Amino acid sequence: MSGIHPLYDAIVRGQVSAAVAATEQALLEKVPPKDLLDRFILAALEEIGQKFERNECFVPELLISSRAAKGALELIQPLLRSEGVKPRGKVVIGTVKGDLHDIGKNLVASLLYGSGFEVIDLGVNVTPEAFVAAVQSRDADIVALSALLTTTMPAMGSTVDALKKGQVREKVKVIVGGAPVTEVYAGAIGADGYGRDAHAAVAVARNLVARPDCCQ
Ligand code: B1M
Repeated sequence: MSGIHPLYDAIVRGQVSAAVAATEQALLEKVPPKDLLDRFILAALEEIGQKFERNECFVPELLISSRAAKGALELIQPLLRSEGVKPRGKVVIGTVKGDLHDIGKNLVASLLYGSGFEVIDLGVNVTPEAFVAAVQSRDADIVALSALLTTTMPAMGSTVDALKKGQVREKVKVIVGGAPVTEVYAGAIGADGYGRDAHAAVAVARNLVARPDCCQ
């Protein structure tokens, strides 16, 4: 395929219906969903992020591009789950308090679901107390925290502290990720795992709850 892919172009331009149409067309042409994700959706968001950094576009453009990306993601998310996968464990996931970015978190949630986890998505701007309550009420195995802002990263540490205070830290594994988060930071706040991207997050989650009787 030569030139700019229509899906990539639609996301950069923030055109939801064009993004949906381009995704439908690509799926009809049997383009693998993972290619759509990595080569067009994530690449387009990266470009719009770089434009934002160079002051070539502003928050409204970010917003409409992210809506176009979501439209495409909604179509491919169900295709990322392979048939007949046995449940591996239960994950409570959310973007931490003060942070409204959810595209990366949704991606992690989709791939975890696709890999056989039951996923309870608490959304964005989730308080430490809401994470604790969900772990208690849903009997989760893993808490997955996403943060995209340097200013909201500390809320990850507060959430780990709240899990301790709520006496549920021992029963759950905590994994963290998001653009500004590093492995060193994950260690410093006492998380059990760090995922550089959504694929890595799934690998980490699988290792943390590895069951000899389950899955491949
Ligand atoms: Co905002 N934003 N934003 N934004 N935004 C960033 C993050 C920024 C880097 C842009 C920039 O300056 N270059 C910058 C942060 C700077 C910083 O803190 N260092 C920024 C800023 C400053 C802001 C505002 C403060 C802007 C303002 O209002 N002045 C504001 C904050 C609002 C808030 O949250 N309180 C804001 C708002 C927004 C929008 C609402 C307009 C929109 C979000 C819409 C939405 O999510 N529904 C938005 C967007 C779209 C972006 C960029 C362009 C794209 C983010 C994205 O979705 N990337 C972003 C610039 C960029 O990243 N290039 C930017 C694609 C996504 C797939 O990647 O989320 O990184 P990401 O997820 C990755 C990994 O990080 C990882 O896996 C994913 C890939 O596989 N990952 C995990 C994520 N979570 C994980 C969890 C894990 C493991 C891996 O384990 C649990």
